[in-house]
Amino acid sequence: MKKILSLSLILLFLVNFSKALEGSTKGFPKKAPKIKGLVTDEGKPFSLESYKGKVLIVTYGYTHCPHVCPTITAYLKQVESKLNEDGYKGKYRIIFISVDPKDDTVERLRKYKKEHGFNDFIFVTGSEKALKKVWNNYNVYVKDKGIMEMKHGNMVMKHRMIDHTAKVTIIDKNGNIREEFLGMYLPVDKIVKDVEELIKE
Ligand SMILES: [Cu+2]
Repeated sequence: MKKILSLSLILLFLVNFSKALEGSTKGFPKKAPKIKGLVTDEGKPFSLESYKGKVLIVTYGYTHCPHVCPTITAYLKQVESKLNEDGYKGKYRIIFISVDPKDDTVERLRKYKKEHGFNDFIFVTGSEKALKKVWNNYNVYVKDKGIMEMKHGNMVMKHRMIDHTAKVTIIDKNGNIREEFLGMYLPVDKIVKDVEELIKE
């Protein structure tokens, strides 16, 4: 009898655990480091505090990125559609922090956002100094490799290449980082599930 009881306790424990967040939670929850000196694509100062009460889906990239960032933002657009379908519009925000202080000016971000229909995303940029601090605080590796030539079939095209960490950081309504999704191929359904759970907390 005792054995059965302890076995069912273990099972209960496992079931509870499977309800946990789907991303990488190592080192979290952790207070999200302050973000200072950055501006939004509307040219307004950006602060995490102004989004208190909303769940934040944060990614890092640059608008000239040929492959990685377009993949990530395409997935995040799916996340956006599903969250909105489920009735959570306004309860979360998707934030794109630039890794390219050289080219990602406010004007460039605004144009990119409009051209690609990322209407509800918030693009954020700033000086190299201010951005570097954010990359460091959020463990985002950034290395500007300048212009590189890439073959596309018979054509050689020039791309501005910046190596950078591909990931999404999820911040809860109280400003704590809860988890991260690493890599560019994002699990849309898992992110949606977790964000909805965090909205309901
Ligand atoms: Cu990129």
